[in-house]
Amino acid sequence: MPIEKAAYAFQMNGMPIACRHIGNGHINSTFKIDTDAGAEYVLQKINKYVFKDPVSLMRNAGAITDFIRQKVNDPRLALHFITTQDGKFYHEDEDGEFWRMYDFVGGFCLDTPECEEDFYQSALAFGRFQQQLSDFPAETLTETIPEFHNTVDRFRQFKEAVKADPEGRLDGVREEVAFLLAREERGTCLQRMRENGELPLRVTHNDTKLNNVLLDRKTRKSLCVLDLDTVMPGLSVHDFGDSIRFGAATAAEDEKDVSKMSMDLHLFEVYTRGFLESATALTEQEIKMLPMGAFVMTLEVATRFLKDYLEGDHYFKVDYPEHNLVRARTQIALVADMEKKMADMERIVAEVAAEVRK
Ligand code: GN1
Ligand code: MG
Repeated sequence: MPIEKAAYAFQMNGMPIACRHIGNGHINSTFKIDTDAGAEYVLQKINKYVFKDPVSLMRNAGAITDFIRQKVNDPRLALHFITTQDGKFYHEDEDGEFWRMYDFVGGFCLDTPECEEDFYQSALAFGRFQQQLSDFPAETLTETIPEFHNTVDRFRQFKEAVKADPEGRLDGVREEVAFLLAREERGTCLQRMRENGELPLRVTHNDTKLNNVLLDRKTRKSLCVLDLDTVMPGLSVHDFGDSIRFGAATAAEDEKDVSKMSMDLHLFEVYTRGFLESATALTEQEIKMLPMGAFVMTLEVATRFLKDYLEGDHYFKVDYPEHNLVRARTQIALVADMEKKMADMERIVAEVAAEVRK
């Protein structure tokens, strides 16, 4: 079996006795491996369609985790990758698939916060992550997905998919397409601010969903962040925004009843507090643009889901044919709700910043 075979490539303590699928990621496949010596590991197959250069990706992830490990006193606060029998951070199998392994430290991840403290903990974790990497040599990182949050480029790709309509699905989604295209100007404003130097480039995580945070099983405090595949130079407001998009939403990303989808302003405030407490280096301009970060990230992922639907679902894992369309629709509903709440979000950010930065 390829999964167990891949596991044997790594220097585990003991022999694998159990293997099960875990996690809800849309991109990589994740398994938990138990050994007869009582050791527990996470084994992941890296999606080669999405990540064209898995070797550089693992070099990034290894360097980042080594860097963070030197700054923390508890080993569980940084991921620890297990090396292969020949000393590498990754294993390439006979089929050309890439695998990696790290210690399973007994934490857990959530798709929705069970209480507001969970969400606050995730804000602390992502803010801390950015802070810990503030003196990391960004130029040594490979851009694992070039132009990942370049919304100008995302809109260009979206329009190409609309034009090509390779699966003949456009007729069923014209309303959604029109909604997104009508917001291109606003949706690309942060990218322009990055280009003209109004927002600084930082080492950011770029995929800051709640389920990418590991929480301690006993204390429920955040331990570290997972999914380091997209750590690259980027914008702090995007990291903030993607967390809001996913974690302050009142419905799941693939909820079929879009009337259930809105943004919870209280959770927005909770996250803002945690993020500003731990990401202390943010500039005034970055703080001011945090609400826009939430709007832009939600709009961006809506274009990505709809593009993938139009192109026949090659990027995001889907469970049924309309899955990406359902996801795009929830994100559109969320964008519409955020538009109504923009002034409230701005007020909350200003109030929390004034308190935290006193
Ligand atoms: C993907 O891998 P996962 O499920 O944490 C995607 C993110 C999207 C997200 C939408 C590398 O994240 O960019 O925002 O799905 N990751 C990549 O849920 O494309
Ligand atoms: Mg993930």
